Amino acid sequence: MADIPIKVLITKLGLDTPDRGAMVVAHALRQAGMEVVLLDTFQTPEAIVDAAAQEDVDVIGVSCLSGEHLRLTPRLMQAIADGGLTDRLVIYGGIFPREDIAVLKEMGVDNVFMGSLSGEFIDYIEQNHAAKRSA
Ligand code: B12
Repeated sequence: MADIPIKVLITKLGLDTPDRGAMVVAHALRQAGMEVVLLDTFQTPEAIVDAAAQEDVDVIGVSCLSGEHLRLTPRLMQAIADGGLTDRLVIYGGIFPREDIAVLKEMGVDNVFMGSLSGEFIDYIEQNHAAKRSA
């Protein structure tokens, strides 16, 4: 039987327009053999969780460039908990102050990848998605 690919949801959160990074990341993940669900811009936390549940993704990846990440992330993490998806890896990327990385992790984000084209996030997903789902 063929291996089932890792499934990743890539999304923007709230009124966050710049979406090129999300597209680049989605392309890189597909090139690495993962299945990617790429949502349109302007998603609410609840819509993101609905899509993640319906698509049964292993990873929720959020691309943040609007500066609204600290305000909206608690709502997203609450929606993830309410939707019973706390066993999914949550990763963030985008452009925001480096000191926000620790704050996001305290809010429950598993890892944050900023401004580079390296495949660091691909390795991280490959190495961590299964452990989180079976935790
Ligand atoms: C193009 C651009 C726009 C375009 C976007 C067009 C589009 N459809 O994408 C437009 C004109 C719409 C725009 C609007 C705005 N922009 Co603008 N924009 C840029 C600009 C010049 C380039 C962004 C870009 O496309 N980069 C190329 C992509 C490939 O890179 P990236 O997004 O960083 O993604 C990479 C990584 O961050 C990471 N990554 C990104 N997402 C994810 C997700 C995951 C899961 C992972 C693992 C990794 C990851 O991997 C990607 C590949 O390496 C940047 C400045 C800059 N040089 O970065 C400013 C910038 C992003 N914009 C900025 C701002 C302030 C705005 C506005 C708020 C301006 C305004 N006042 O209206 C609005 C946004 C309004 C809103 N509500 O969102 C600021 C953001 C500051 C911040 N967040 O702290 C920046 C950084 C400019 C600046 N130096 O001040 N913008």
